[in-house]
Amino acid sequence: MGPPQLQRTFLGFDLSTQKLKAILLNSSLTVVASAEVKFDSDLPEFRTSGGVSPGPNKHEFFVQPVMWVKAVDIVLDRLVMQEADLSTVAAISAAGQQHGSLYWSKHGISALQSLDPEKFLHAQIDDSAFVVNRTPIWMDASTTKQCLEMETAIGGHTQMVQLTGSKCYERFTGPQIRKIYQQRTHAYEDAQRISLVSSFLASLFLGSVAPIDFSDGSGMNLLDIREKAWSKACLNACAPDLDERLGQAVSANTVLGGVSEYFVKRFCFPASCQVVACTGDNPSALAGMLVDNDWLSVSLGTSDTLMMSFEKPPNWEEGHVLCHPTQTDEFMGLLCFRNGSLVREAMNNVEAGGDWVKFNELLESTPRGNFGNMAVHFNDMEIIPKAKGTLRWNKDCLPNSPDASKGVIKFSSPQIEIRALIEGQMLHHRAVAEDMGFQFGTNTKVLATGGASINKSILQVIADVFNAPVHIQNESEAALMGAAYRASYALYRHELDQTVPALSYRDHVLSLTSNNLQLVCEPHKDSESIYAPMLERYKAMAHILQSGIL
Ligand code: XUL
Repeated sequence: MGPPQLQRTFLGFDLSTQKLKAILLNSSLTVVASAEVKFDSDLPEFRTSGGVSPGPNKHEFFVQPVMWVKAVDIVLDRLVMQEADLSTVAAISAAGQQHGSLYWSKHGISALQSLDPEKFLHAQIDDSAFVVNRTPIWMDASTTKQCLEMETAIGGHTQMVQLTGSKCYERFTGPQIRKIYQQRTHAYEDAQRISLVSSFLASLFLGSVAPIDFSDGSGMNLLDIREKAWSKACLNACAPDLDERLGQAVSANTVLGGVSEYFVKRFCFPASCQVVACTGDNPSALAGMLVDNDWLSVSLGTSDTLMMSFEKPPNWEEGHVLCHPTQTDEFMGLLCFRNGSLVREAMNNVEAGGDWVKFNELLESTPRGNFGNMAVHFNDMEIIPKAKGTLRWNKDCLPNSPDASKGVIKFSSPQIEIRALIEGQMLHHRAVAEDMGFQFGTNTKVLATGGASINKSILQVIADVFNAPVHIQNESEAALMGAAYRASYALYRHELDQTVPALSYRDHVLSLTSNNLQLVCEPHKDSESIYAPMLERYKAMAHILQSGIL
């Protein structure tokens, strides 16, 4: 027998680049305990920087998987030290950084199945559990050759987009697996199974290799996102006998089975505790936000990221379409932009001496539309559109005027520079989202997350440029919360009498807890009349920068 309904808890993990974090939620989905392990400082023996190590060759980045195993040992001990009662855990799930791949040895799989509760996990799932003990992670960009080979083999990049939701990207798992197959053929042949970071965590808890879920599987260039099955053409283009190494993919709502006896004996988990399929950190963040299809989530971080849901998969030439983590028939879009916070910080340093209060005062001292002054700052090569450079236009610059590609050298004041940057960034984000098929309308709402989402002056520009109210959420760990919420939802579905219609994921979670959304900024009435024409001017400016690099 498991714990009584009211005392049941749900355990979620997020294995991100820099740390492993765990959270325990009670039956009304509020936090009762949490713990974390930071890789650089808590596990210095692995000598990581920011949780990763550079590889021997250019653009290579890796992690020793044993570091993650050790982090699981420690994070559970830390939860217990906080007096978290793990005998109440009814279900577990996790989010993992996307794209990384782990290659299980025969020995590793049998170690997983016969864990001794007297010993640490890392003493049993050690280097010998993997045939490749340097897991390539999402920061690795060393597979340009393999990307080209895979796309060519299946008939070009449009075909790849249509099948898998993304063209081939260096960090995606398919090209990474192909590189291992080509450069370490014996290791590939010895690999019994291949896990993603998310399904690897599920495997530890399950005590056997866990299936990959459709959403995280969409970050591999191997899954047919419409059929929700591995694409034979992509598998063949990647490496031989790959389907048996990947196993069958499953929905992220799947209950995979009971927790391994190891955790029952060592940490007092109930034998009835269920392991739910784990997924990627971005899909899990979307699940954690508890918003519907009218919402656009804008994460303002090192890079700016947009996330949205779609009923039908759009065919994006750039960006990523993934199977939706909670609405099984739907899809999610993910757009990453390189020129985010770093560009804002550089501008702050130059124009406001690095003082954000001053930066905001200057931003607010200029009117919406900035007297017709606009700027596009792609300090680094932007991902969408592929363009680099800076272009400033004043009100007299027109797309066809002879000086359009030169623009003006500098604006007359710091406040104009600052507003031109922030408006330019948000016009860029809106233009790309619209081009990709996100329909801005009267119901559109924005959820701002990430570091710069505490900056109300920037959020007001987003509200005006997007002509939509902007909200924030008290909870900053959306991927982690998403993992625990999904554990609760999958168990609810699993236990439901099949004759009763199931609540949707969102309705289930919101029947227990709130999504803590807080309205922070509303668009001004004149926003659309100001920014609609500016959007067209922005497109012309971006086009000029784009043609400059062709
Ligand atoms: C998404 C991506 C990163 C990782 C890191 O495509 O590469 O966001 O998931 O967490």
